[in-house]
Amino acid sequence: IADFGIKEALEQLGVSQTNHGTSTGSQSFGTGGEIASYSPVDGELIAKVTTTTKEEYEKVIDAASSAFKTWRVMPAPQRGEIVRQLADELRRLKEPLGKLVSYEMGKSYQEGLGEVQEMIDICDFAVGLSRQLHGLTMHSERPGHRMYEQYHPLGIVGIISAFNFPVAVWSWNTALAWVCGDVCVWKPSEKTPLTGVACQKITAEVFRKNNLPEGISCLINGDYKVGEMMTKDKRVPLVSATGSTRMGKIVAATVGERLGKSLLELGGNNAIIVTPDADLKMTVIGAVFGAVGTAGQRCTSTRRLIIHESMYDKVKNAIVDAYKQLHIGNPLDENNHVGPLIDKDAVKAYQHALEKVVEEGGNLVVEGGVLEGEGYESGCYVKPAIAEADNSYEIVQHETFAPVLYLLKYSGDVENALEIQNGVNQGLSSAIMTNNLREAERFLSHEGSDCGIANVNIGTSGAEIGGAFGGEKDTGGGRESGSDAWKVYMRRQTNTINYTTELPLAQGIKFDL
Ligand code: UN1
Repeated sequence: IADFGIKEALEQLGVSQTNHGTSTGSQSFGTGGEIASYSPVDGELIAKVTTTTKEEYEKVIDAASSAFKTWRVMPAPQRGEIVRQLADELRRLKEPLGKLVSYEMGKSYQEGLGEVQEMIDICDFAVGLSRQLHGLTMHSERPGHRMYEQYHPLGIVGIISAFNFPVAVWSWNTALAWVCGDVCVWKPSEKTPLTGVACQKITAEVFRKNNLPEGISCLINGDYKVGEMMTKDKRVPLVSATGSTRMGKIVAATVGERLGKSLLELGGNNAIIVTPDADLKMTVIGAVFGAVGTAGQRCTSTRRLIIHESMYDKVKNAIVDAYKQLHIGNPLDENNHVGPLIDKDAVKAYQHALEKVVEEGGNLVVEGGVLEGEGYESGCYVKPAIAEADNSYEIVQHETFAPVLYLLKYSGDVENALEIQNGVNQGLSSAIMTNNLREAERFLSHEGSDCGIANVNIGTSGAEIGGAFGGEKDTGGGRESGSDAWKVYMRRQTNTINYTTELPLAQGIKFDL
């Protein structure tokens, strides 16, 4: 691993073997038990990070609450200027941070760099947004009255993120929340705590240089119990959570209990519909990257291919052939396409899916299996697998966070494919491969895909930050990132001003005294 410059990357990022996992900016604390971060790349211990105690959490919330008072009155474009400086720092540190993401999470170095690029892009987006937090003006029904609406900062935004995009998802939330005038408390995944510490150090330095108070950017670490401190806490008006549907339901219920807001970004079960008019080459690239990229650990990963019967054998053979070209191994080595899964539990879930699909009657056309031997010592490397299956199988209905692709067949019209595509509980991403305008428009229409993301002649993964990101049904309904997703980070206020000397009532009500 030394050859891949990990040591230098950790040095450039200023993270060490043991790190305080609780921080309000430049102040950090570390009295809670430690989480050890092991790399799935080589099984080595990267570093330890302390977890957050209840007392430390209280200090964080105190710092965040008091920082909010300063931050919320700073003009939004000035907050945007701070986010611009953060983007500069991310540009400067793109390579070491991308490398740490790759080493701690296991995605390819190219994808690690891509993830940092998403952070830079959302910061740039947020800078422009800082001058565009627009409300509407309305015409009042009363003479001499004016009505308008404005958006005010909410307060403390709690962010619970997942291991698979350990840094980008945080930045989608935080860059927008900051220009909106909120302060953030982030709990990264326990599986990737070190990237969290690295980002906290980068942001703390930007805030310090600008003489801004402690508490605008805070970090906490630990398991679900630490997350629960936020979900139960009335002082945290919005909790943004990314992860499993199971976790999301608990977060929604806990935050809902106190009538807080939650923004949920949960599981997907994404499909590509391959029609008789599909371009075969584009289909193969889109499907293979979608299924094996990030070792199938994106919430947008392609899990199902719904192929028209007239194309079925052709598409199946082309994809099976493409799988033969895949190199599996150290993700820092740019010759490899597929890195490891995050840990051995993920390997077990992968093995379970393969057993289950066969048990239910499926047919493995690319067998899969766990890799052993030189270069695979961490025990987390698996071969991407493909199974012919039916949409009704329990395992096909379930999101397995691994490179397992199900081939499903449809006949007749695109409506039949849509029924299969929509016939799962999740509703994140979807795609159709077609050159037929009628099919494409049908797929995008109100009787088409029921997902938050619907693509034509593009795969299911790799969304750009400019659009709103999220999905329906068990995916949780939240929208992050571009478009008007910023509105969830603010509270809306309707204002009516009377500039006359009369007090006419709305709806023409007469009330004479
Ligand atoms: C996720 O997997 O949680 O669309 C986020 C994509 C990436 C983000 C995925 N831009 O695949």
